Amino acid sequence: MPDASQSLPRQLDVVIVGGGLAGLYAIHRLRKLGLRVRAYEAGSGVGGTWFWNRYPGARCDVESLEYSYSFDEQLQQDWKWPERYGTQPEILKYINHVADRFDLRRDVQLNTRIESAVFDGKANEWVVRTDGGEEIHARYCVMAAGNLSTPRVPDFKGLKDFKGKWYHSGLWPHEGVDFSGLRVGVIGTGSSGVQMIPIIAQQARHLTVFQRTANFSLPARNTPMPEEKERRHKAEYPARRAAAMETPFAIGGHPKPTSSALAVDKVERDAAYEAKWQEGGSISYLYAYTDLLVNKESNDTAAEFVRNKIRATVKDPKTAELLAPKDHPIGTKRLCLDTNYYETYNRPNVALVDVRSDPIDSITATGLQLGSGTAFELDAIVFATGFDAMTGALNEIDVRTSDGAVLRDHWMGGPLTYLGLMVAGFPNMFIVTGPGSPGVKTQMIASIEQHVDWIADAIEHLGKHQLDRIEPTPGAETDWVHHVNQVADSTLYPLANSWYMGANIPGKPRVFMPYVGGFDRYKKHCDAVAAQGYRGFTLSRHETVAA
Ligand code: N01
Repeated sequence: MPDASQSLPRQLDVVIVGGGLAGLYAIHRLRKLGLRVRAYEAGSGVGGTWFWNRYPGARCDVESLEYSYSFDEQLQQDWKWPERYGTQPEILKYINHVADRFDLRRDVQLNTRIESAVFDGKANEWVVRTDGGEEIHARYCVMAAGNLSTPRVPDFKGLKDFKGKWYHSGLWPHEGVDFSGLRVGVIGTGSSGVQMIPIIAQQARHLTVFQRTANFSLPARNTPMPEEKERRHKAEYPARRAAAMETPFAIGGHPKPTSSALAVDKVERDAAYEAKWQEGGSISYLYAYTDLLVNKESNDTAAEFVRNKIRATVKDPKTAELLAPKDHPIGTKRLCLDTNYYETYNRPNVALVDVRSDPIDSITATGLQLGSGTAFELDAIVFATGFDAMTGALNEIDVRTSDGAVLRDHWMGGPLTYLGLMVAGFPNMFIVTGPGSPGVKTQMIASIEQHVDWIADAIEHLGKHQLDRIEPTPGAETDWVHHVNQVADSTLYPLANSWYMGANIPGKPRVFMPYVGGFDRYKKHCDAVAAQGYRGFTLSRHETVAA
């Protein structure tokens, strides 16, 4: 790390917070405009999510031929994905390849956490400080700090007294963990828990899973990449990418549904669900009918089909019933994809404990204790308890302006953004896949590319017109937040206590954060806003204003 105390502030055009998929693409795209850019990354390597989440079984739930950058045709032709779904090591290898191939590393500073970002209205620039005391001045600031990048360990009393080792899925040791011969407890059954539980069960002497909310999970049906499938996909890559942009999830290859689940009889419906179940994948399943995410009665049919699969798979009826989700419509919490998740509960060394009826009271020196007093002896505890999603990373940074605006205060009642891209009162600060954007409900890399392209175009537009400041009007921000909520309220999403709602963090405002109107609609809307001279934004020339 440079000796910051000795050096002059670094002057940039754009400072980027984060060196994951978003930060790296931002470097590439903004450099093309001739701008001086630099990304600051807390990790000791690039990759963001895929750098940190190294837990056993970590794998993407979007197919690898879709979950990749589209900005360079030769890159997508050259890269060979070995499996239908990319593993964490494979995706991290890919990201490192991209960093080398496009010479991005020289503009990434690793092992550096951004502590504050202050907009100096007079100088019309962001002044950003690192944990090493370095100061960076830049006209624009791009927050590419991730949505699921602030790991959350619940405040159980007694954790510091635990004599065994404990881990969080999102902060996994790089050297890996050997659970052989150990009594392990996993807390949490979201996407991370569902992926790691089958693998840990194979290693551990005994595994106890502490479940608060049963989650729907579908078989991933991962396979080695079929050569013919890869060949066909690559032959049509640009057209396939373009088609994906026309879908709500920015994921291609799934024909649009045409009828309501209630328009057909049960026999036909179950046959359709069975075909999707056999095919594997979550989008495919939710795309069985037009109304699974908007009509509770339709959703019930898809949910009951999965509950029956769980009952048919798990031999102990009591365990099966506990695993069968009943408190939220299917798809309203992130639908998990698994390999042998439910089958794992048939192993003699695995037990499921319901911590909704009997919540965890404390961690003890030798394990864990429930409210009823029931105690479990454990050698290791794994927290698959999720993240302070969507707002956590930005709220960890002290973001403010010289006018006295403080982002944490502005967002006190829930995050406010215009298009998920900018915040009123915080000029020249862009967010990639932030709250109010569809990012987390899409193939994330598609959203990253769309956002960064939009940001780059906006910066280019300002330069061309001798302007140097952009910020949303408060009215545009209010209208967008209202629209995001209205769209969410027209779906079943708000019926679940999910991280989309901030429900997993005690005290966090309950506001539905992602835009669920679909990537296709969102992209068209962003394009129209730009084409109409950045409707809802105020563009200005600071020097003139100052004069
Ligand atoms: O986290 P989660 P995650 N006591 O928040 C439980 C992406 N992702 O890391 O539901 C007991 O989903 C909590 O219970 P409840 C994906 O977008 C993708 O698994 O709040 N339990 C829940 O079961 C995903 O949605 C991939 O009642 C407690 C679990 O911990 C997102 O990341 C893989 C508790 C947390 O689930 C987050 O997934 C992994 C407590 N005090 C992640 N506190 C793929 O692409 C929390 N829990 C495959």
